[in-house]
Amino acid sequence: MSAAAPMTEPAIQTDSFDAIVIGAGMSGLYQLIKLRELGLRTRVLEAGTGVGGTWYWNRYPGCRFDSESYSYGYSFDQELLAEWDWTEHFAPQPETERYLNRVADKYDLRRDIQFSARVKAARWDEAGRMWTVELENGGLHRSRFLITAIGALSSPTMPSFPGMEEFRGPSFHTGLWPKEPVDFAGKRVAVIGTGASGVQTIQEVAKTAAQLTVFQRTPNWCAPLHNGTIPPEEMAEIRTRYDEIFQRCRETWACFLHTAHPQNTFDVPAEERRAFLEKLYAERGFGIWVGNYQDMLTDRAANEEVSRFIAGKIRERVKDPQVAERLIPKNHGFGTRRVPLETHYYEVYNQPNVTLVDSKATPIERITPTGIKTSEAEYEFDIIVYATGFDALRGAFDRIDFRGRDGVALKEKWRDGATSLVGMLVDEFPNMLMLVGPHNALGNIPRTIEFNVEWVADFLHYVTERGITRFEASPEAVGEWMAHVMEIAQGLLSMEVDSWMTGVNINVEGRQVRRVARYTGSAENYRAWANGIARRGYEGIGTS
Ligand code: NA7
Repeated sequence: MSAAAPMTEPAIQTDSFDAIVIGAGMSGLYQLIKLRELGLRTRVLEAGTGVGGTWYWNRYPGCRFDSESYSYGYSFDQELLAEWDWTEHFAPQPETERYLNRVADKYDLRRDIQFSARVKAARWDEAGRMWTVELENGGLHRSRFLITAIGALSSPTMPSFPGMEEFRGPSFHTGLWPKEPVDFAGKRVAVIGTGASGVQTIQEVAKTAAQLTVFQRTPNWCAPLHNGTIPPEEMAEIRTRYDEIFQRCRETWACFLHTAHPQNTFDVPAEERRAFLEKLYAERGFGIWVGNYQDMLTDRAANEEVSRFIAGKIRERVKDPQVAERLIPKNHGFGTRRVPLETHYYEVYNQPNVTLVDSKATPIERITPTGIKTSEAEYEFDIIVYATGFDALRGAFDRIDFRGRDGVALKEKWRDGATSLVGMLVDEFPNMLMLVGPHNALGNIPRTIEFNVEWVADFLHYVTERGITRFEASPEAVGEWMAHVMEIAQGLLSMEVDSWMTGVNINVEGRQVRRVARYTGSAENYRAWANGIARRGYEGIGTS
């Protein structure tokens, strides 16, 4: 394993702030801007050596947006919108990292960000009404308010195969990719995992590797991304439509440019349905997933029809019928897990240098000093890539020892599943706010980030204006929200499937049971609930 960011800060510091924000990704950066506007003395603590969060850590080859670039960037700054050119409809990671650095430069954010500062623990001090935040290097900070901006998919998980430490070549997790480029040319490469990260990695590595062996445990339903460059004239035209684009994102179910078709599948004649699916398959982005017939993710027969359509496309695109069958999911329907978007992914398996191993039928038994041993064969590799995913939503919280009122540990409190009020507050954790925490409306994430950040800023404005020094969500308000979160997930086919979206991760203890991990209602509903709390004078949040 190679870790991208060494802990370099040696000094022990104790300093007091109005607010501490953990994380300098998209949510942490915007939160810092908003807290400065409120005049709050803020410190951002960031584990990496640069800004960007997801777009700092995920440097693996081929990493890019699956949301249209112009729907993903910040919407709050007209000047930035006017200046920034996206070069591709789905920008690659280096461009997004540059973009977030531009934001940090423009607002001179780095002077309030402490880099190489991984938070180890955060403890609520009832007497002082302050949080004490401890860094892994021993540094201590105190603050009135604590805001977590630690990401939803930011805690990478590794499998626990015997022998992993013995492998003599380099090995990397996609979410902890080194800054130095990795050269695959002429190398024998293994990729373990075929989620969104694995698919993006595989289609890129296949271009140069001498041999690429993909270890796939569960195939995912993938669909074409249809990326393309954005010439300057097109960017100029897009720029004139920003108001319309962000308005559209406010109105759609999950803040994407795409949203469900307002008809049920079988209300439409078969020929028309086929033409509609063909159209979606030929279109850019997530349309085929989130812009399909409105019952596609709740009606089994409707879902089966789309699954059959996509299976047909896989069979058309992959020459070897046995390989094609291996790539077609059999245990879940289309869209019930996150749909990886791809560019010639299926065609990769027609290349003579690429092999697909079914690691469910022939499991990986161990990593050897020279490669991988499965129940069937032994393979030699120069490089192993672990595209094995993240401990979604809760993992980033578990890595920090959060202690709330009376020393209660968040990890314990959430042992049988996370609880929250609109994904932003937890009872027993006073003065703590979470950006994009559990039960948030994920979707096109920056849109939710902006909503969360502004909600938090408005709340802290309300709090500080009134001289309030302590707030805490009530268990009743949390209970009411959680009941709504559970209820709205009823009947979703995705709830019958293991994935990070249902909180299952085979590599993490205690993540074997399916749970509602995110808010599955519409973003509009989510915002209405959170705005309702605010409108009613922050009802359900006790203040003193
Ligand atoms: P995902 O979607 O969780 O995918 C992880 C992949 O790794 C998936 O194919 C797993 O197979 C596989 N995996 C994990 N552990 C193992 C072990 N022990 N053995 C074999 N295979 C394994 O993570 P991604 O990083 O691709 O994407 C996460 C999200 O980040 C993505 O949805 C985007 O929104 C951004 P499994 O399916 O569990 O059988």
